Amino acid sequence: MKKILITGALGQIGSELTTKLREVYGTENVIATDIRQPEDSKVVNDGIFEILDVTDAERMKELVETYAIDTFIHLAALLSAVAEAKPQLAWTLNMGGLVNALEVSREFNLKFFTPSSIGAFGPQTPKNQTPQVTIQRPTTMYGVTKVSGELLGDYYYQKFGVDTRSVRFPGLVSYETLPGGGTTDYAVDIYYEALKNNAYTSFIGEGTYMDMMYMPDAVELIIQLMEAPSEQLINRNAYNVSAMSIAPEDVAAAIQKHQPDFKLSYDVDPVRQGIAESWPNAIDTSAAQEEWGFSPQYDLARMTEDMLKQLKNKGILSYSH
Ligand code: AKB
Repeated sequence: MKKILITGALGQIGSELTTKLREVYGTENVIATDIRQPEDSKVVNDGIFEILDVTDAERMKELVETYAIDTFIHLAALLSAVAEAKPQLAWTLNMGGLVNALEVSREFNLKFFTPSSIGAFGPQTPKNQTPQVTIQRPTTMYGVTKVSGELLGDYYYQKFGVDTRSVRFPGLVSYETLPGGGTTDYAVDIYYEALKNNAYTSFIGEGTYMDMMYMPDAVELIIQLMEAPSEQLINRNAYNVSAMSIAPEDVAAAIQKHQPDFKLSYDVDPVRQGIAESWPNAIDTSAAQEEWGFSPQYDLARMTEDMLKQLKNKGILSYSH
């Protein structure tokens, strides 16, 4: 990776990945793009930033040529709950953007990364130790776009020789930028509310297990996967990755180690609960471990300690104990 273009750079993953890539590969070698340009953003102000609507193939190509890009990291997409509310838009944006990104990668021979998700699985998928290769019949538009994206990754690799790489991300927990409309977002919200109110009302029900990961592990693994020798990678569609399988009460118990009076209650959102129940409880990550050394560093206890510390540093605090 020498000259990297990122789409969706202002999103939950993009904002932290951009900072890390600038540190590792040099500020002048990372071109951050997004559809909007807020004035008060580090991503916009601390390096190269360009406006890009990923459905605009011409503009995408122009940026790739102008900056002599060799690596394309395509993050711009709608998350599961928003996609379920706007399925037609989700198809247009998630698939239109992806096809444009793959086409420009084919034309300019770019190394390519885009995330898939645990949302690429469905109710017929085995729930526990979900295998790398298994039934994928998602019942959400988000999942439909993710499975289609995985198939396109395989296709562009086999047919055109594009060096496609991907992972099935679980819910990502981070303190820098909020996620925008996912099913796993409760696992971020709960930390903000713990600090503000010492209480949280979860829209996901008790006993609902989903895979999760702390953002530093997610950013690290993208770099690790992109730097892995091409010949080691068998699963070009997407690798299962996860750091923990947790339900809301597990996060609450981890927070109670720091705030013993923290209270968790439930007001379940049927749409997001339905999506969560269609996803696995815990996926098997052995292919990622074996093929490119995936090894997350944060479990629930370590993530909780760091989240509370980092949010306090950001000034998210009114609850005192
Ligand atoms: C979502 O909940 O939509 C995402 C995901 C698991 O892909 N966080």
